[in-house]
Amino acid sequence: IDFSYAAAPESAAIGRVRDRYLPYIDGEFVEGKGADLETVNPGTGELLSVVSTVAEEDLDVAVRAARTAFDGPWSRLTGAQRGAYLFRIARGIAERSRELAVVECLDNGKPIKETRDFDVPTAAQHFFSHAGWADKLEHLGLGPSPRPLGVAGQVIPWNFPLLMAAWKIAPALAAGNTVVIKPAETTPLSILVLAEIIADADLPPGVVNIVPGAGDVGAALVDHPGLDKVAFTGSTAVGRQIQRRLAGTGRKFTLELGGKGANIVFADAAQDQAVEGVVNGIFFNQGQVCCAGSRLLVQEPVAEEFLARLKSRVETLRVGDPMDKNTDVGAINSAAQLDRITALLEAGDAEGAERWTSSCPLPDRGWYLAPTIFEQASPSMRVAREEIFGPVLSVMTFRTPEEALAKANNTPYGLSAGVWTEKGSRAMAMAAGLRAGVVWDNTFNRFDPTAAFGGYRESGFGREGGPAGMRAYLHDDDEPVLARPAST
Ligand code: TXE
Repeated sequence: IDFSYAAAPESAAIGRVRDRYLPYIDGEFVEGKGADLETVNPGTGELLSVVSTVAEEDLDVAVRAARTAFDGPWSRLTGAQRGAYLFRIARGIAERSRELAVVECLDNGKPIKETRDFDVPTAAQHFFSHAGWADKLEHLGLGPSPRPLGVAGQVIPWNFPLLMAAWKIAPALAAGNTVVIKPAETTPLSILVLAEIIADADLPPGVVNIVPGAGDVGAALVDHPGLDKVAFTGSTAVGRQIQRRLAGTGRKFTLELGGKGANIVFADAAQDQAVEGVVNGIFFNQGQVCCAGSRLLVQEPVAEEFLARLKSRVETLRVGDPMDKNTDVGAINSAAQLDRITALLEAGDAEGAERWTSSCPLPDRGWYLAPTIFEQASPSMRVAREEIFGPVLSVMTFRTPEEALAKANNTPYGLSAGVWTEKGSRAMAMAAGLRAGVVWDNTFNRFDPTAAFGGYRESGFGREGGPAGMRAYLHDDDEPVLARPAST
């Protein structure tokens, strides 16, 4: 099946953002009892739409609906029947991919090129791939018929709104769970279009409930006693709070938090290819990527030449209107995020890092930042240690593979890393020594629904994608043992 944008029907509704969006609870679009939320187009700073949000009483209704669906119709289906629903959702995303690409671009600020060629088709592929798991759970090594956990409460961030929804919803449903999911407050629209696709796929009411709201709604959802599982993607600070709050509840949870990935370029690497990988690693999605390659470690003999090539490549990146098909770097998602990035840029200056900024012109409205490189970052600087979550690269050099490993691992995070070398044995040795959940070899930001994604240490725990991601939504014990009278 071709999920690419080019394959979407020409006649499909081209993104028209509606004036108002509603929560999706128990199979209906309903007014929430929370205050309305305004969502803004980061590309212009203008109001985009208004979303009705939920209050705690709506959460009760949503969790109850998810429980009723879990105990009732959803649990009576065979795996193959559940898989058929997921296939339908994948097809629905493909059919509405033009509309979704536009909505995501306007609500998030990422370039249309990316929503069109990455976010939307990858979300469809995720449902497609997980549809295939639904009738093959016995191959996960959890016993002959693994059991779903029940009702999953899921909280997602704003950097990949539709894709994070797919990462959370697809494995949960394939494993036989039902979900209540909260989008981020700045990017609720694409998941509410997904709600329409789910409704059109005729899923039984209550299997998927979408509850827009801010952090307080996320906290109330995570605390809800009706949940069997919590899955969170977001900041390390909130992840820590959630971990504390769930301690002792006996509830399963997975956390996918921040990162400070190292992109390690050896002297023997194909230099032009490595430049492209480093650019993709930090400027894709304006660097608002948990697994971004935000630290460049380059081997000393080639460092000067590599940096020169890198800078001239970065000069060619077009920053601007996310809806322009030629835009490479779009808008930062919110004013608050731009402020956080700017504060860290100032910290870099204060600590004596040498700041280089691309000379591209920026639009005079909306939230933009020119691609930035800190050329002489030392490992103790905040720009080398903290997640900036913006188009900002910190550069360090190394002499030996051992030094590269020590510098790359010198972080409390452990989500991603990239290794650029023509020598296979060196790539394997580095992968073994890097304390990161994902290591890319001569590539970066490659995502596949069949591969596990997740972190070590302060990047969280648990995996999403592939068999490991499926196991996170199933009981990990074997079948219950039936007590029988001993045979005589
Ligand atoms: O994250 P939050 P923010 C990092 C990145 C960024 C920083 C702050 O460094 O600069 O975090 O971003 C919901 N209980 N990442 O403030 O607050 C919130 O409504 C339950 C990395 O936007 O963690 C949203 O839906 N939920 C990250 C989601 O959590 C709560 C992606 C994420 O928001 C909550 C995002 C609470 N107490 C930010 N408070 C990644 N790993 O990719 C907020 N939320």
